[in-house]
Amino acid sequence: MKQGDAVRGRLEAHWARVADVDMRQLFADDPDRFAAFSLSAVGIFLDYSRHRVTRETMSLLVDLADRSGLRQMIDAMFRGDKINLTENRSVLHTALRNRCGRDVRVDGQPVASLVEGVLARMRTFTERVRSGEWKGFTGRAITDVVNIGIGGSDLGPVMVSQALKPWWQTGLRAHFVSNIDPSHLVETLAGLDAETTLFVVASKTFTTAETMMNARAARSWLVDQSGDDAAVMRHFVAVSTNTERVTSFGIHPDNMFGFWDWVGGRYSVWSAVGLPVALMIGMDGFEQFLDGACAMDEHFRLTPFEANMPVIMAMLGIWYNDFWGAETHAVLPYDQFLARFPAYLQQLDMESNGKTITRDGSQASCNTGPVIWGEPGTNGQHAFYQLIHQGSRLIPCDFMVAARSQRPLGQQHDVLVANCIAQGQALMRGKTEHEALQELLASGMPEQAARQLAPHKRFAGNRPSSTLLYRELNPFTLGALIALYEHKVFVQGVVWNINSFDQWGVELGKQLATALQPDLTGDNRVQNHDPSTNGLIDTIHAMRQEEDDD
Ligand code: G6Q
Repeated sequence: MKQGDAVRGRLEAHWARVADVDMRQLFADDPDRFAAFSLSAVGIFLDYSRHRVTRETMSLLVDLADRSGLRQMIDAMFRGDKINLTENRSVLHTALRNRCGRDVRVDGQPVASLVEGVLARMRTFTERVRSGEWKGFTGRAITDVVNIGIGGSDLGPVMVSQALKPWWQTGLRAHFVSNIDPSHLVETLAGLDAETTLFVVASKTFTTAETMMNARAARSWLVDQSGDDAAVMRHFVAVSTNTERVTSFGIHPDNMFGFWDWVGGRYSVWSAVGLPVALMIGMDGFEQFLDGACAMDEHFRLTPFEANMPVIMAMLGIWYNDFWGAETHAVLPYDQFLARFPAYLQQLDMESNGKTITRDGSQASCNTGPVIWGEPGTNGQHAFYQLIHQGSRLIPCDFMVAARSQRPLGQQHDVLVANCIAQGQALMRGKTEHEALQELLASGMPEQAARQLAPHKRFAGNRPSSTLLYRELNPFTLGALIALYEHKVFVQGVVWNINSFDQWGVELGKQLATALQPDLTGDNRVQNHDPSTNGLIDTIHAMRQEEDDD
């Protein structure tokens, strides 16, 4: 029997006792509930009082974390042990933001000087670009930065750059091209001037098909516009672990910013993959971003589990996933600057924990990573919140909002905050049919009509949500917020005993696409695949033929 099994049994028994408890009752019974079920760390305030948990639930969940070996795994990760078993790699994104001098080693070698070396080069380079000292092929300063990368080499830089737009240098713009769909690159280049555009080709491996095709196309565009191959040197830099391939692409190693195999793609925004962010907000701002993450790392490492924000958020997720059968988790930032945060978290969480094989190679005994989804509020309220409030599924939600707006306008920010807080309130409180009926009668509706309508206006309530508050969305807070979710995902992976740091599940589709591509380029009828694949390819050929015949 595994160490956590006994406590899982206790949690199941506890679940049966509390499953019918109403949160309204929990608040009524415990005047200190808000204080007891909330905490602050690194400028982030978490209210988790609106959950279907009691003090006993939380203590059992913390016990489960404990018995899952979480303490040992935290120490192993921060120390640089090769906890990414299937790739035999250390997992050291925390070393990229180790601002307090912990001794971190890989294969006995300290990593701090490597990290500092790249940060120093990033500083020199970003200052040259931002000051206008770095010139394009006609001697003009850079005005537009285009990051070409995908997955972990895109989602982080996009999300963070957009979130920190108020810190962008005036006169400098950022663009991101990821999709192999040619529209992405073509549309982006259409608005740009080659003389003042800098391309950052970001790829850990420098072999990723999408990134390499887009980078080669961008390179041809630049050479066409400049009429000179030598222009590439002034307009292309690379972020990669693969010097050989960067060099053979035609980018000089002086214009390459390295990172290491112990940085996973989806954990890489803290490395040179954050170069577009550093270009836009400056290296001081980028270092504040690292500082925020480091402060959250220290909170995570050193705080007892019962007061540890990532652990609490993770174990609440375990509670709903493992014991309530929740399938999804909504992330709902009331912050337009965090518009891409849910998409970023989708990769972080679903690529990390969307697995069914455990670290010891056996089948996981329960569902693992939930489906993560969301959109910024208040937009989502006018779209999918209906299902969260009155649908048949239990969907735990994370709401988040800043106390202060970066772009104040009249009373609008207060309205935003009011909506954020009210949504959690509505989910928790609900509205009984009786309350709905009384409201309808009070509005003057005839009784029969009111009785017919009241069931539709009933909200079951008792639906769980967390609310995260921060003073303002600045580089430090954003760093802390991302690190908070990284550690939440890590804790859940430990409790499910899965390796959160590989991603074998993305391989098969890539392999098959490579095999299919020649069949799409030709126009022969295809017979070498399954009937559906053959049929789809033939239909594409037929559609192209129709166009040609028009
Ligand atoms: C992230 C994944 C994946 C990766 C991309 C891009 O953890 O590994 O999203 O980041 O496939 O890979 P390259 O950076 O090697 O181009």
